[in-house]
Amino acid sequence: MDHETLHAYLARKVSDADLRDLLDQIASACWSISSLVAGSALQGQQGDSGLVNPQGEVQKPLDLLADVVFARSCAAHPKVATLISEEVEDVVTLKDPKPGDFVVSYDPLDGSSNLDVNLSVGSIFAVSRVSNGYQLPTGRDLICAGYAIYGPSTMLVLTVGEGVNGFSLDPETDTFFLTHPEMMVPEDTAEFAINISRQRYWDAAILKYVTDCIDGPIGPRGKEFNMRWTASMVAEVHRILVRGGVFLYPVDANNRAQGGKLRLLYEAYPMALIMEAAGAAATDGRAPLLDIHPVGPHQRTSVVLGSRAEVVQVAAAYD
Ligand code: P6P
Repeated sequence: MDHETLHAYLARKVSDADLRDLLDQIASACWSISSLVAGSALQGQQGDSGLVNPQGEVQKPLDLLADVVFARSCAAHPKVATLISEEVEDVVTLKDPKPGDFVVSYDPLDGSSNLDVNLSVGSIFAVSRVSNGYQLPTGRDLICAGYAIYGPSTMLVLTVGEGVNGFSLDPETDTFFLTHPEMMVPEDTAEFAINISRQRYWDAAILKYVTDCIDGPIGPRGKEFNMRWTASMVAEVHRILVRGGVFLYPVDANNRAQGGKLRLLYEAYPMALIMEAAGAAATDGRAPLLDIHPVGPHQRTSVVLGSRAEVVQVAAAYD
């Protein structure tokens, strides 16, 4: 079956040559990271690095390697002015930012605690342009967002504003091919994803929403629900894009002081842009994530995203 290459897709859909080149750079970073992930056990790159990231989380060797690969690929583009990485405390300024230059926010290897147990991990990124007088990009500034998922197959899933398209990597040729055109999230679902071990910390609204799902046909929802939790946001979002579902990582009594678990600029924002472009929703439980104004590069937030009808149900539980 003939599939369009990512390069051909970008030539057809992205008129800005600088953005096309940047996305080609990001795609090559992702296939490099894909081979690093695949070879991690063989290369002795498992276990912990003994270092911690700005969030105080233990860094895996591949967190650091993936960050170098991603940063180098972006820095090779003459119009990338600023990098914001989960693995680096400070915002990295590569050049004097000029209006129109790019800002890339990224998590080079999300879900890396799954690496040593051979479960899917991924890279997440969002691209915006430097506006006058550089501040942090806001959700509505984003011009493109995407993720790579390193699973049974490596895929790059991308939105450049309208629609979401998935490209599968052919490892023989290191080429991404369009295999999942115009991905849309089903409006309804019967599958929720949350770390249920945190139940004792939840707000009443989250407890009500999840309890109602678990009560199934005899409860107020009147139907069976299934639960999934992979501890890898990229894998959860990809599953939701393919078959629907809702993902919740709310602020709770245990993480409220930090503002939650997931980071706004390079986890919540890119996934929210993808969800909205795929006809789904992404909120902090009540309001759209893309409308939140960032105050810091590593700011955290509640995240509720996926099938629109379920995101609305969660917001109703808060009311
Ligand atoms: P928990 C991975 O560390 C991550 O940032 C997301 O990819 C994932 O959804 C979440 O944290 C998993 O959190 O509490 O289950 O370890």
